[in-house]
Amino acid sequence: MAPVAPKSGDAIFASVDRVNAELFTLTYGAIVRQLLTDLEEVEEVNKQLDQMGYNIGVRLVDEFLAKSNVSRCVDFRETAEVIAKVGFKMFLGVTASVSNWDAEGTTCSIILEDNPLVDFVELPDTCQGLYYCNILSGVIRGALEMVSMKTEVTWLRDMLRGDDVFELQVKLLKQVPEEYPYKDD
Ligand code: MYR
Repeated sequence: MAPVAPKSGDAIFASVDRVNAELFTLTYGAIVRQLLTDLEEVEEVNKQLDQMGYNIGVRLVDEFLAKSNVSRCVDFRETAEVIAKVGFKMFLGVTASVSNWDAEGTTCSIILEDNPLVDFVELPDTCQGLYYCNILSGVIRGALEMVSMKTEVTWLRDMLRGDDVFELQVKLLKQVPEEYPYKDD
């Protein structure tokens, strides 16, 4: 029998990371499958995933701000870059890019070429209206609401629907000025 070569520390962490990522992907798949069974209507599943994501986003933003050390962004353009480059990396292990800005700088697309949520996923014909990754749009909406930005987040392209990338359009609807809690005398 061939001897089993011991793994280096880095190799062990790499394989643990991969197992964790696979577990995460499969767990998310199981959640979506359960929602499809329970709610029956694909539209209802889309709503539920978005709501779950929103609830996660409102909590996750604190962890994001604490761990990332990013300071307050000067504008929405910077915020979008931070989400794509730092947020996606931190929580999904991949980076995204930002493009398709409108002239006002209030609407853009976050483009995701690699999305661990959809590894091993193929949608059956009965699920064609499903936005499988709708949890992500909810997360972004929830997180941004916690830093005073009301947004609308919409899927424009989806690899599970045959597109070449995932494209999330993020539209800033309203920026609520934050009230400084202390008065300057
Ligand atoms: C600011 O504009 O002042 C900084 C706010 C940054 C908010 C970042 C929210 C992180 C969202 C992470 C999304 C991860 C999706 C997987």
